Amino acid sequence: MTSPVTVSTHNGVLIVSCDSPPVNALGAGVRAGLLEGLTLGLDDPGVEAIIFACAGRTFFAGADIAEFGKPMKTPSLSDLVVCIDNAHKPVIAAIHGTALGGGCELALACHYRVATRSAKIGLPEVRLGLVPGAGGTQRLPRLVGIAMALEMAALGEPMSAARAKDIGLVDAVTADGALVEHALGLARTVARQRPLPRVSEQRVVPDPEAIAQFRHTHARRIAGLHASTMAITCIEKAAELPFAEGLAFERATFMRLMADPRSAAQRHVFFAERQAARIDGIGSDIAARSVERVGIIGAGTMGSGIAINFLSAGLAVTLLETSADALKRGQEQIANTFSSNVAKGRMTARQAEQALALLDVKLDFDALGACDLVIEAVFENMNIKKDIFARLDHVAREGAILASNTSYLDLDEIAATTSRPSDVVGLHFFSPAHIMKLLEVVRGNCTAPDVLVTAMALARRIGKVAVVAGVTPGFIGNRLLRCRQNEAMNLLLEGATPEQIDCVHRNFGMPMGPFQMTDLAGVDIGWHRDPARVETIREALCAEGRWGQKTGAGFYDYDERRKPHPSPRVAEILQEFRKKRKSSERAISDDEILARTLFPMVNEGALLLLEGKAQRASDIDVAWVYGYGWPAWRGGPMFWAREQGFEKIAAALEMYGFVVAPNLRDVLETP
Ligand code: 3H9
Repeated sequence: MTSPVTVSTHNGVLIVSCDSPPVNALGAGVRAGLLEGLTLGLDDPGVEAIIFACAGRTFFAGADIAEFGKPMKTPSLSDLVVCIDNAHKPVIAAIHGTALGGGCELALACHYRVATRSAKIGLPEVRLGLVPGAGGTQRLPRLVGIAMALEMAALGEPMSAARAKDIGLVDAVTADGALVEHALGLARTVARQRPLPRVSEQRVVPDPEAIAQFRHTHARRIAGLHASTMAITCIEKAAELPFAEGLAFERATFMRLMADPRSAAQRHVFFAERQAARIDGIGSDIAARSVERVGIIGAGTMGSGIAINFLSAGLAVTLLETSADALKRGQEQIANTFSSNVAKGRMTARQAEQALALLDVKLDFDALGACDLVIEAVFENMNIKKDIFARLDHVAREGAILASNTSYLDLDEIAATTSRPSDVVGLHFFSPAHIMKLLEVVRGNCTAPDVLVTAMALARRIGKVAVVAGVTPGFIGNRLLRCRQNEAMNLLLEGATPEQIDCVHRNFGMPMGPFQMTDLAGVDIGWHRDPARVETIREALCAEGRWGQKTGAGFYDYDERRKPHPSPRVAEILQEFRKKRKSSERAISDDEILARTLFPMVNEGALLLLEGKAQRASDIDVAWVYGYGWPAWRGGPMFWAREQGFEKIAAALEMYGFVVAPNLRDVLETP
């Protein structure tokens, strides 16, 4: 087999170049090739300096994640990195694209680092439930200080080359096309300079205050994220221990986390997310349609949120409303979000200005004729949606994609009101639409392959994680949600409280429980609006104006700071219902709550697969991780269910009166 690594000599400088698509991951073959190249350069008296560079779209994007959990092949990345550090000739990293994880660690072991202006550098291992394992937590604080090292290694966010230059992580930033030339120039300048600047030999300046401050500032974000906590500890050790001992501590932590099921779950999510982008039955020969102007019908919270996504990604938006007031409110919401992003340092004032300049607001439906994609984001009512699509059919240009943001309704029925159902697709954004990562792309019976391909490509362009769903009430995410919510309600009738159920879900790792979520979304969603008709607990709450956070009361009472408190009135309502239903109140265990609310979701997931409404079990995981806050370290409902095992789940489902999906065993046990 030919090596992905090649070498070439340029006037006494050896370039060791890797070409291992797609992202130059540091798999066994690459590591062996790099070590061989390095050794060749060190042994050749004609070579004065060595450059590590990569072909293709990026510098090394990290260790090869697909190798994790399998027996490690030599040379290990840690060994390779130590050899680079110890080299007696200058070694330079020439970085373009993304130097992530092991790629960043390899660069840190080099004596010099040059990066292109568009490069990004980072240690994202915590997102895989790991800490850096090739010296990242020990070299980084030596090079850039503890505060910056914490930001990079414990939060896992990559930084731009410009920032990396500012903090001393890279020595020089070059134009994108001039990287190798610049690295060669640097190599010649430093060829004879000694001693070599080895990061490992630098002293860490202890900074316990920075560590305490970091823990305090990011307490919420890192709560429950074991890997982030461990990354902080590793950085603490960098200040306390000699380099070699710190390295050994980091390595032992890395190996321990690698064997931890939480990391296995996060690695599953990583690959599941990428797998979700593939559409069954559609080959790579199908080209996407061109989309540069997006029309959005409805400037409410959803429509405005959707608009922010496209504007931020540099697409022109025509925002349509029926009244000038509603249009003005939407426009203000968009402008306020951009201002707040600028204030929080998420974008520059110039970027916000450029994004806003792409917004066009209209009251005239005909304006949608200029759009390549139109997304309807109005009230969830079939008749209104059908009316809009019938009108759109007359106005939209030929080949334009017509999308509905419906979260429950039958997309095929909506599409049937047009003369071009093959151009219709569902684009289900989650609220708040400019923040939530999930986009359900709903494939109607007639949706054309290139429309789907376009929708998936657009999702990527606006930074969403897309999952393809078939037409079924609630698609993937909300169909599972409904199972959970129904059972949570039943548990209330049997004696559980909203506080208890929510607490069990939070302890499981969800950001909020079922009733907190209902209060946030609005208890009145889908309510018939007749206070005299009270058959369910939800209707009883709605009849009393307990519509959730927005009215200061729902399943909880809210104080002026929107802090929830157990509600005596809700307790009374529950008692009344229990009496009416003659259901005897009993103590319900936390285990029963979990089993009854989560196992039916898993069962529903299996049914979705059976009906062909979800392409694969891992898509369901992606939907729940990115749309509903299922903790990534539990891998998503279907991954988690495999760990629980079919027998346990099936027995519990039967015990609680559910019909076990006929394919559940297959779904949970087939590798
Ligand atoms: C690490 O380094 C540990 C060390 O500290 C210690 C070791 C001892 N490995 O995302 P894309 C695949 S942990 C294997 O669609 P993009 C990916 O699955 C690692 N495969 O592209 C996909 O395959 P497919 C730390 C990888 O342009 C294809 O490449 N590093 C890896 O949107 C394209 O990926 C990270 O966590 C990998 N490391 O984004 C970085 N990376 O086409 C993880 C990608 O078959 N990677 N693949 O579906 C990323 O963040 C993004 O992939 C990247 C490119 C930003 C690089």
